[in-house]
Amino acid sequence: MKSGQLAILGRPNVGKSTLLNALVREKVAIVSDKPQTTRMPILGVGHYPEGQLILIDTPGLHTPHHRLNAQMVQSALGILTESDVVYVLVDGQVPPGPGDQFVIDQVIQANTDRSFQAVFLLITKADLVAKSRLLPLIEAFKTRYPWTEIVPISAKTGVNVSRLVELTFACLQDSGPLLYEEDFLTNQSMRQMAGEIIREKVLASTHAELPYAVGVFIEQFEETKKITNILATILVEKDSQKGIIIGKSGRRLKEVGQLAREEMEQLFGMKIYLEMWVKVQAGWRDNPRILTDLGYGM
Ligand SMILES: Nc1nc2c(ncn2[C@@H]2O[C@H](COP(=O)(O)OP(=O)(O)O)[C@@H](O)[C@H]2O)c(=O)[nH]1
Ligand SMILES: [Mg+2]
Repeated sequence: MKSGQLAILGRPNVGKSTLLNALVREKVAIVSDKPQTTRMPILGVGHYPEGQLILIDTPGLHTPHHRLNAQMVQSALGILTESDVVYVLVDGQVPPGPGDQFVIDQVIQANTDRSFQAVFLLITKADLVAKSRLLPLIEAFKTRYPWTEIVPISAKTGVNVSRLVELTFACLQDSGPLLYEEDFLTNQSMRQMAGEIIREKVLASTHAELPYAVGVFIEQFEETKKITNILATILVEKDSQKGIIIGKSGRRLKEVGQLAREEMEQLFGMKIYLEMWVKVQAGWRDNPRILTDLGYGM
């Protein structure tokens, strides 16, 4: 059987977490149309007849302006250096930019210290890109790195996903006994996933600046025979943000709670009672103690 550790790398919002979920074939990472949704590396295991893909979804590489963001970028670069294979993702809808080049430069640098078994360039969201625009894009990226392979993919529609799996296993070595049991899909605890699901629903229901300012802390996660009680605090940085999340007569928070509860019930296979509070905590993204409490500690 084959296995290897794969780093999923790229600018924010290119589709890293969506690809992770497609390869694990289960939703293990939250996804949103806002950048910087993924804040910590997430391990997902893809079980295939050929062996195991040990995938690590990383926070998008960007210029950090907060301690939280600096930790996010640092953690992504740490994962890069310890992986066997790298997937560099670029958004097929967008021309190559400095953000993509920054990612490529990190791979070049890491590859001088230890050489990767393979580095793939994946052009994402291929379902949204005309074929006539794909070719020039491939040409533009071709000379920037000695890619093992350039593959346009759509994690959403599945285009080329199984081809990518095939190409990846072709680069991996026999590893002897596999590291993870068949039913192991992610390293996140139910408590962590509950927090992430709430954050995803908040991100989906709000716009602009707000998403960056949101942190979810699970105060209580108590399983009883009948029901699991979850108490969550949603942290924001300003009073105005609190108002937005709560919404008119508490409507938005209620909606977020309902969507989050339904998804948790389905994922965890248990009945859930979810209680949520919104709390203003100025500057939490630069507060090391709060970052640790939220699970973003290094
Ligand atoms: N149409 C389309 N949208 C995608 C695809 N992959 C990701 N997206 C969307 O792009 C946005 C960012 O995805 P996400 O996986 O969170 O990106 P990340 O920040 O790189 O992890 C979300 O709105 C996704 O639904 C794809 O293959 N096709
Ligand atoms: Mg992500």
